[in-house]
Amino acid sequence: RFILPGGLGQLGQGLAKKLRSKYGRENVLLTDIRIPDKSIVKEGPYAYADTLNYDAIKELAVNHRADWLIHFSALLSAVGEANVPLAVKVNINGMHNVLDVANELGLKLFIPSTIGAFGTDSPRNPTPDVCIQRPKTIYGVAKVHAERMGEYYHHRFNLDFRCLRFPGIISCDTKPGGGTTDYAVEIFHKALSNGSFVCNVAPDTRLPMMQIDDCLDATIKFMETDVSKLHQRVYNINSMSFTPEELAHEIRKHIPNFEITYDVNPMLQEIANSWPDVFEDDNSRRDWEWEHKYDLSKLVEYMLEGIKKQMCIQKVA
Ligand code: VAH
Repeated sequence: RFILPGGLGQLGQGLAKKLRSKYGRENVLLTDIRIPDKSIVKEGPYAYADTLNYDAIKELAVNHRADWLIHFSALLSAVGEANVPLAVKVNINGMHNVLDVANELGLKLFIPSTIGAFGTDSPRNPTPDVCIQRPKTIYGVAKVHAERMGEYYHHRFNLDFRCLRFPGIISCDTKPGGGTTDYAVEIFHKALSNGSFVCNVAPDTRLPMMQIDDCLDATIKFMETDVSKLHQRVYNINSMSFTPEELAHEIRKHIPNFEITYDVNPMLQEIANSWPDVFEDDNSRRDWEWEHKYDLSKLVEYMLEGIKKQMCIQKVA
């Protein structure tokens, strides 16, 4: 039985769907602090839960008889830089609450980390699992803290803590929540709606990216992996890296007249310039047989087809 704090975000909704089809609708509880769409509530149980309230998380975990806590609550990179005090509360204090509830109740705990957990001092091409991590965003600093705290609780209290570092995640049916990689989702909507896109990062900005099903299927596979196979608790996973120019070139194979122009956002560019160019995930592929299915061309097909379907539904609705 699973509880997903911060589950209304880009990843939580998708993971809930997959977990519900595999483990049963009633065994997956989505929680967040926002009012969910009717469509969300139709799909399965939802409850209000603020990760800043330790007792509320603990009460929910007991009442739901949870086995797993999957902690998605976090302000992403760009949103966090615009509100550091709130990011410290949510991304650090909130994470501590979830970590302590999991430890006290003997639950398993998954916390996602990110390419944003690295900085300009880290090797950038490729970036391995273990190397210098001195990120320059509160989002990245909080994720490094979550990684180290989870590893410590595993070492000291034998907490079954697991963490995957995700690239920028690209999905057509859930919106990203204010990150540096969000351009790589918006570009598809704009390509289909008006044939052009103004990109807020520079044309040669290379970043690791991943299609959402690869991300979510990896998460479930990793959570189901027998602990004897895990030689570490924090792993990179990777599928592709691309620049806005390369993405635009691939989109033009489907929309020949698609035009991209640039209006670089200095804050986003500074964040993107500090992140890995290419992610190395050999340990995931060795220890728990991770493998991706989507490369850049399959990603573009998936996104254009998925958004076209949504546009048709909206027209009919
Ligand atoms: C962000 N999409 O841009 C998130 C993610 C890899 C980046 O963590 O902040």
